[in-house]
Amino acid sequence: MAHAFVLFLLFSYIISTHIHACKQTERSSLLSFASTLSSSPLNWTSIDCCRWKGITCDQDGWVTRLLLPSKGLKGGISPFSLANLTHLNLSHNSLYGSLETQFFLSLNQLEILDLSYNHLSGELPLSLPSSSIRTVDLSSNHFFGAIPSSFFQQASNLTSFNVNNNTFTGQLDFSSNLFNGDLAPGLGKCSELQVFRASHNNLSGLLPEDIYNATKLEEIALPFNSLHGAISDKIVNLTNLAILDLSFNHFGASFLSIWGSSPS
Ligand SMILES: *[C@@H]1O[C@H](CO)[C@@H](O)[C@H](O)[C@H]1NC(C)=O
Ligand SMILES: *[C@@H]1O[C@H](CO)[C@@H](O)[C@H](O)[C@H]1NC(C)=O
Ligand SMILES: *[C@@H]1O[C@H](CO)[C@@H](O)[C@H](O)[C@H]1NC(C)=O
Ligand SMILES: *[C@@H]1O[C@H](CO)[C@@H](O)[C@H](O)[C@H]1NC(C)=O
Ligand SMILES: *[C@@H]1O[C@H](CO)[C@@H](O)[C@H](O)[C@H]1NC(C)=O
Ligand SMILES: *[C@@H]1O[C@H](CO)[C@@H](O)[C@H](O)[C@H]1NC(C)=O
Ligand SMILES: *[C@@H]1O[C@H](CO)[C@@H](O)[C@H](O)[C@H]1NC(C)=O
Ligand SMILES: CC(=O)N[C@H]1CO[C@H](CO)[C@@H](O)[C@@H]1O
Repeated sequence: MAHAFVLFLLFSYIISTHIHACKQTERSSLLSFASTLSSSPLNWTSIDCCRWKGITCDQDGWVTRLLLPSKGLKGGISPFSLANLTHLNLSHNSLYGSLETQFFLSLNQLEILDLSYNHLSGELPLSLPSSSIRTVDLSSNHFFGAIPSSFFQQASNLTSFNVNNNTFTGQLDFSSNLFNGDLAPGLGKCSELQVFRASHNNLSGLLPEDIYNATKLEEIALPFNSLHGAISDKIVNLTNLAILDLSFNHFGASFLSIWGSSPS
């Protein structure tokens, strides 16, 4: 009986020390992320990285969340490898640098990505990190260039995409696909997309045709750009659309008449 009790204690000890103990590879990935910060209030020193500020692990010690919004992080952002990460929130810090394609390559379980309110720049990588991605907020940074149509290639579960207040330029054109040359699998692939915001950029050209295929859209907000042309009648198929904000663009009378005669 006493032996059984001692064994029980021993097992509980082994289980409790293992249940949250972080994988050493995860610990090194986190340390490599922290090492590129020039100023960091993080006190990431103890052995078990699952107990570090901002970190959540699953029961096997894989890091699933890295949540460090408004933590005064300063410095460059570089690719790190956390294969089980589902939530990444580094919003409202002072991170700079560009999102290289490698940044995303090893985050293929990612569901929520919030890098808003930083100083990130450069062009967007060719595609979103994972087919599980649901929410992307890259607003209020210094990203520029075009949003590649291939960006949405895997994004069949994307519900919210916010790139307000950057400097994206050029055509809002999702028609040329960089991966396979097919026509138009940009936004049209995003069958779950509910919110699409890209105000205060430098988008010009027409609305992409395949936006009308994202029939779950509830909000399209693209004010303060240089879009022009007309809205297609296909917009009647966006039956969930409650907010369509295209103000402060270059839409002419043709647009206004369609808007004006819209039944809803
Ligand atoms: C940093 O963490 C260690 C171990 O968790 C702790 O002993 C120490 O007090 C912490 N230092 C600061 C400045 O919070
Ligand atoms: C990121 O964290 C901030 C601060 O807690 C929060 O307001 C924001 O909603 C989070 N982003 C996402 C996408 O959950
Ligand atoms: C998309 O979402 C559905 C419902 O939440 C889920 O069952 C499916 O696994 C998700 N697809 C991917 C690729 O994550
Ligand atoms: C736009 O982004 C810049 C840079 O991140 C930020 O300082 C500014 O507050 C943002 N403006 C708005 C209206 O969010
Ligand atoms: C906006 O786009 C126009 C051409 O489409 C370009 O001439 C101008 O430099 C761009 N502005 C910024 C701030 O990138
Ligand atoms: C939109 O969907 C229709 C039918 O569902 C399809 O035939 C068409 O190719 C799609 N268009 C785009 C631009 O994805
Ligand atoms: C709306 O969608 C239906 C069903 O996919 C299609 O038959 C119809 O042509 C679409 N209407 C417009 C204006 O695109
Ligand atoms: C639950 C889960 O997805 N676990 C995965 C975490 O990452 C490792 C390394 O890639 C995988 O082997 C696990 O299956």
